[in-house]
Amino acid sequence: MDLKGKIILITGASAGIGEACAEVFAEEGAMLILLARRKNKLDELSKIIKEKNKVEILNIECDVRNRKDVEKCIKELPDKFKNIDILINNAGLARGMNKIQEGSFDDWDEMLDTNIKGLLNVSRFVLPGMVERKSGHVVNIGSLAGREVYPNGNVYCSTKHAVKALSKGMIIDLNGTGVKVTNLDPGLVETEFSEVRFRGDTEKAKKIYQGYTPLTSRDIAEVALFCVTRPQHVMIQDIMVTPTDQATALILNKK
Ligand code: NDP
Ligand code: 8X3
Repeated sequence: MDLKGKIILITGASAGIGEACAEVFAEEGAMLILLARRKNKLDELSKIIKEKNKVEILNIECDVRNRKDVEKCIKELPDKFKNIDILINNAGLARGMNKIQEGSFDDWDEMLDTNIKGLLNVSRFVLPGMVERKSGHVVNIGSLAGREVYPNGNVYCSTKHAVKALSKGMIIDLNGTGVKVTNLDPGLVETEFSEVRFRGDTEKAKKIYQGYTPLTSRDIAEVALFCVTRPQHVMIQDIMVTPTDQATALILNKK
């Protein structure tokens, strides 16, 4: 499928995997709707992309946890951005790494509300249009943490297991509508993810990616691009991508 002029909504586009998706899809000539809370980051990114690729970009400041705001953003899209062809449900985060008996309720709420309910909020307002047009593709960014549970990963891992279940639920419910769904599970990717998880403790965050070669955001964006450019009769339901040095969540070939 040619992405020239296709409308792509990317949530969590202000950093990491979402930002790389914006760059990679723009290189294919797509029109982008970039959504995140940090509008200044989206503005900086769009400026660079527009200069390079001459594509149209709409930046939306929105918190995916706020259902009313999500509804307003999607329902009030300007006409030329209304018919979303591809939705990349990428906005997500981890907070902390604690034993379940010591976990923070606030951290739990933030992960559950963003990774599960946020993804549902956006999907619920975008999917009806796709079904009506009998075409579209949703890519849900899950995680290796949606296939394995590691020590102190309890709630984050549970949110990504939920993403996997939601991807399958979407595939089942959308069968026959022409709308495709892909669950994309990355292993370790060097982004702002660990800085967010450890609340700005840069040293601790850096250590997560040291001693081996992690994935880059672009590695994942390129896989997303591959998934959404298959012919209409081909749907990649589920795909996992890890660094070559990563065998499981905990088995890492660290030097
Ligand atoms: P980053 O922290 O680099 O990027 C996360 C993005 O999500 C940011 O753009 C952030 O924007 C956005 N975001 C977070 N919360 C919200 C919210 N409430 N509303 C709107 N946007 C939000 O992390 P990654 O790029 O690594 O993470 C992207 C996805 O990939 C996540 O779902 C993550 O779970 C998943 N993942 C990451 C892996 C990794 O190793 N890095 C591995 C496997 C999966 P802003 O703060 O401006 O709102
Ligand atoms: C992010 C990767 O292993 O830190 O989903 O959970 S991991």
